[in-house]
Amino acid sequence: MTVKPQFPAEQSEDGDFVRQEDAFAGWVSADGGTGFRAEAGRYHLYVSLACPWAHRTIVVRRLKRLEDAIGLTVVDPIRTDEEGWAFREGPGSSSDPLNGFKLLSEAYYVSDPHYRGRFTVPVLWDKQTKRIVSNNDDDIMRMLETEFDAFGDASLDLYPRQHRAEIDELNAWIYETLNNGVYRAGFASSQQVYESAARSVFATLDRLEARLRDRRYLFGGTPLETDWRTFVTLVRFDAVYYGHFKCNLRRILDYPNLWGYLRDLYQYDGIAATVNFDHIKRHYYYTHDDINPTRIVPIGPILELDTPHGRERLK
Ligand SMILES: N[C@@H](CCC(=O)N[C@@H](CS)C(=O)NCC(=O)O)C(=O)O
Repeated sequence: MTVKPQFPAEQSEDGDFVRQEDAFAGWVSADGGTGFRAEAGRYHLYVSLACPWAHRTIVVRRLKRLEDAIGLTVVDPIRTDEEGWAFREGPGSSSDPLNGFKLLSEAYYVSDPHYRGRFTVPVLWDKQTKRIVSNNDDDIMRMLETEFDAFGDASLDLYPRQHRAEIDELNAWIYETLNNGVYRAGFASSQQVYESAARSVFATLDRLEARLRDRRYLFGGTPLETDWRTFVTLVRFDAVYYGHFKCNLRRILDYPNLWGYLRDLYQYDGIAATVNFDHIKRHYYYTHDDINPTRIVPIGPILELDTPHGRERLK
């Protein structure tokens, strides 16, 4: 029997999900040398609250206090294969006040009439040149972390020089095996590819569980970029990846250190307000027809993310 994969153009011959490259790679810089100068009020983020990659940029915008400098519009959590993400009034989402776009694809076509990829969030939009600067979450995170200090909290350094090499190293394997690993498990169209991806997810969770035994965050006493990149996957794990993507050896709830760490990050400085389980669950369970054709959204799990985590004792 042949099964239709989620994204046919992004499947390898053996049934692995090979994610498309990001097409827009502009860079906003503090001095404007890249052609896009960092300014307050010039840039706008189009995001989904369901999407982990978009969530990373929302977290950095919040932590760096860039909410007044960079606007944000949230798409409807239901995405269709035909139209992609859409702007609609709804709980937690809205129409597009900036350009009046109905669909996110319009932002892509205005920027590049020949665009041929999927229309992904996050998108960093430049109001001045009226085009997409970047649709790469790693780059958008970094730009918000490092180039907008004149307009936000310059004292917060999420990518400190002394940790850069190790941050890059952790980011790479955490992305491969966990952040994207859950997608590779969920979108696999062969048993063998699924098993190998799902096992790598748990090998990484085990490794992080050990690392977080004596350390409050991945690099010590303060959360850095890597912690937030990891957080967006952990917070979705029990609600969607465990069931919908079949990553079900264990829940985050079953790992004492990871469960405390997840709650610690969730309770950090305005972060809880960036997490929307309604959008997360409706998006995943509605959107991937081949994985969940009934579109029934499960009632659980009960996740008590507000409970005391006891990790203050760690350095
Ligand atoms: N590599 C992208 C990944 C973004 C991405 O894949 N976003 C998903 C949502 S989680 C999306 O927008 N998918 C649209 C589609 O599949 O049509 C990034 O760096 O931001």
